Amino acid sequence: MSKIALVTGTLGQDAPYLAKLLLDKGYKVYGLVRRYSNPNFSNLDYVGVTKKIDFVEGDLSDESSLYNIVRSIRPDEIYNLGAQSFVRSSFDQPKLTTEVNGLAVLYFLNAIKMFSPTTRFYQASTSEMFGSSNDGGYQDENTVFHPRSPYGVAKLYAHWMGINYRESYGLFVCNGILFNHESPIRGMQFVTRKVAHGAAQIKKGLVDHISMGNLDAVRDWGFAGDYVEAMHLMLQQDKPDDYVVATGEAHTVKEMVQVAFEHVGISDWEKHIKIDPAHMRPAEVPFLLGRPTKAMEKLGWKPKTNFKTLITMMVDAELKRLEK
Ligand code: GDR
Repeated sequence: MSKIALVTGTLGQDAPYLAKLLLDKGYKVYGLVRRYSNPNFSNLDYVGVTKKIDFVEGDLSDESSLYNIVRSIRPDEIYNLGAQSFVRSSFDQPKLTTEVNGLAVLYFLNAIKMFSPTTRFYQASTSEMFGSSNDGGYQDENTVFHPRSPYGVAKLYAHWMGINYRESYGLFVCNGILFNHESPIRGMQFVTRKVAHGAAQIKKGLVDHISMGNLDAVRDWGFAGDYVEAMHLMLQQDKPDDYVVATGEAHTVKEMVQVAFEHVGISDWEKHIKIDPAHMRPAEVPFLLGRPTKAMEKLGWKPKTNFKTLITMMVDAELKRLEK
């Protein structure tokens, strides 16, 4: 019999890639979708899975909807990818971010405990939980957490609640501590997509600059399509555990901008960037570099897409979209 998976964050970036992987493995995939007047299926369309998913209506901030869904579907695996995922917005909407990113996980864990205790649960934890903390120049599973945004604090609550339900009730809960992961279907606000889109538009003469924030921030950027493999592997292990998923390679935002612009043949990229304080954060995370040794050794996972390939792939996708 085929396994059943429930995925949240269905219309976002990661769920389409994960859904494709699960469908290819023969899973039946349910996707949680909020009630919208006009839902946007473009990311699912891009990956080619829209018609292969069963959509279920519910909301991460509505406890009873999650209870009903878990009780009626009783999935083998739940992948909780849904979130208010833009760190900058979490400073303006801290309560909403806490409810969606933090409390929803408690609702799911209670639903599993009460109605479907064999369900395996994947929680999308994040490198934002490390915040300003790094141990000798990198972060791994042993690094102390010091989140720097309401987003990071809410995610840390969810992370520890998962560990608590694992230890208290024996639930199969895994936290994937994913570093930044990008793709051509990344949300437009995130820095890689914003730059890829901007570089393509500037190349085509449609705009002449991009407004940006802190160019000195350092990030470990990988490809979302590679990272969903790690999510799936975590839930296939004998025992639940937490894993850092990263490339182990870090670059500044400035380097990323340079790669994107050079790819469209623009070497004087500085002329096309304007710094706007509106894009700065009240508290910044200056440096994230993951050490994914545990995921590599225990899960047999490794990233396949390097930084330059990722950024140029995203720029090419933007050029193609503009040509259409
Ligand atoms: P991040 O991603 O906050 O790391 O969280 P984002 O792409 O938004 O920012 C990365 C870094 O770039 C700097 N930056 C800018 N960022 C944006 N968005 N726009 C700008 O104009 C800009 N200029 C500079 C930021 O200050 C930051 O340092 C992402 C999200 O996907 C989270 O949900 C996820 O948990 C983490 O990655 C891992």
